[in-house]
Amino acid sequence: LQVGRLLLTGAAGGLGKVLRERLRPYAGVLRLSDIASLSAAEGPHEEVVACDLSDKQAVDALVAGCDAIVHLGGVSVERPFEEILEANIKGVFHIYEAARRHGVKRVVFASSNHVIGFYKQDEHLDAHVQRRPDGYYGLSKSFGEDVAQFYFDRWGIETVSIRIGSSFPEPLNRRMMSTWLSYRDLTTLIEKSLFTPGVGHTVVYGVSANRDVWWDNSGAAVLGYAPQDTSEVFRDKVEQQPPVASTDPNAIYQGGAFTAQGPFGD
Ligand code: NAI
Ligand code: 15L
Repeated sequence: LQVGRLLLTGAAGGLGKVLRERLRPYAGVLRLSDIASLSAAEGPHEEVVACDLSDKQAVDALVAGCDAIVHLGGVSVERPFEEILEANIKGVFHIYEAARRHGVKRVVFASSNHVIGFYKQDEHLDAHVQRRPDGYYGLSKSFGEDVAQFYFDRWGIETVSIRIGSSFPEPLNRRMMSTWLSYRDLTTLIEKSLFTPGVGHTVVYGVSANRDVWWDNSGAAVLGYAPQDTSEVFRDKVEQQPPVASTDPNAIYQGGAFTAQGPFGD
């Protein structure tokens, strides 16, 4: 299975760099975009297009000619609202407007666990619970999920919104023992999200087969996603870190420290 021309936004970022390599087999042409420069020059079957997601016209030109979009671009941590507004809120709107105008029918949206970050770590959630965003960043991802739903209901553009847990080479702390998503499992989930027919707007959790997951991921199973990796293999290493105080947000909330950030000087 292959997409003719696949747009990857956020291509210079941590996950973008990984997916640039790993999504290669799934696209005739990979159009790579970011506001920042990419570390490697344009290769065969690649097109590099610099673009600021807050610029509507530039995003329109970016999306023209693409058959599907993996939307990773934007601010990926908690920041002042005005920064999140430009990159994430306007950005996701511009992506879907351009998808509508250019007839793109499938989007994979990098949502985040921070849309449900204010749930406690002893709560077990499915993908239909009320969202409880834990900051401006989580709010922007929550908005993105609503945009995805709207563009499906109104225009038939299908999306899988992946609420990514923590996707890094390995879990960096005790909280990430629950939220970790390996790069291999991330790639599989994106592949399933691109090619499974009839997804409408499906929300899934991006998490590996960790021992203590907080999320019922039956929606992802419907896509055929069966995670291969587990954070267990890193447990000894992570548990060498000092224990986290029971009053620390990292030990209380699913969103961890994001729940306690800001205000940003105003
Ligand atoms: P990252 O911060 O490394 O990459 C994001 C990229 O977006 C950067 O290269 C940045 O230059 C670009 N960007 C920022 N503002 C932009 C703008 N105005 N126009 C165009 N590009 C812009 O983040 P990472 O870790 O690679 O995450 C990728 C996506 O996945 C993000 O949307 C993030 O919110 C989401 N995500 C990642 C998680 C993780 O554990 N890595 C967890 C949950 C969600
Ligand atoms: C996210 O949404 C961030 O983009 C990432 O950098 C991590 O902080 C991750 O969530 C997490 O919750 O561990």
